[in-house]
Amino acid sequence: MSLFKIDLRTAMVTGAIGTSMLLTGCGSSSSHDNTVDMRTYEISVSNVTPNQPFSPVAVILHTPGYQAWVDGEAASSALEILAEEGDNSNLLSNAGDHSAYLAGDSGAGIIGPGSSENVQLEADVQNGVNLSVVTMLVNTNDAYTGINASSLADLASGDSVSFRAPVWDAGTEDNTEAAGTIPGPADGGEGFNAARSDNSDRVRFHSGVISNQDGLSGSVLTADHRFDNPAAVITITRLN
Ligand SMILES: [Ca+2]
Ligand SMILES: [Ca+2]
Repeated sequence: MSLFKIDLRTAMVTGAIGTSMLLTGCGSSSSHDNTVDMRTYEISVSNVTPNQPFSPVAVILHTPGYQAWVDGEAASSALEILAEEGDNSNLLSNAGDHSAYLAGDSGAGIIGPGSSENVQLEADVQNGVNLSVVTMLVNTNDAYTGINASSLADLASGDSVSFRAPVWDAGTEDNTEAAGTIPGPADGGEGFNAARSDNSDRVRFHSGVISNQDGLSGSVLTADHRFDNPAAVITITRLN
């Protein structure tokens, strides 16, 4: 993905003068008039959990038509892999192949509790612009947080908007919290397993981890691995 990002930014530099001229003149035009409307967004992802490092974030700009997940429906295989072992490459690759895709990137690495990371993306938003962000809480079986197809179309240049992201259960692995099943530092166990051991097999809000201090025998987690919502605060600033 990094090579792709460099290519995009090179294109932006060469097109910068034309972009600002077009932006000046497009205030009353429709969003489907084939007028190039390049915008740059800075997406800041802050981890506000006590002890749940985030896997490298997947950050995707897209038009309406793509969703990283659907509440109550089965997770895609790409989301299953991200939610179970923190690998965002399949999700980003699949998004990149989608007709609604505008731009995307991976975060540089793990975002620890109390830390944040900024990712910048540039895209032509003439047909609309939504943002999806996905990252795993790595000391869980298959919990993730993020936002799903949130519209940025009305965000004015220089303005920011923040989302408080809850925790989702991918519904692809039982929340046993058992030794050998959690890939994060609390366990060092298995990441992705193609089996769907959660019989519901549907995405839903996460009911929380229990931990061995709250009575789940066999859990490798302790009370500090518990979380409240939100798990992440995601702030988007439109830079131009
Ligand atoms: Ca689960
Ligand atoms: Ca699985």
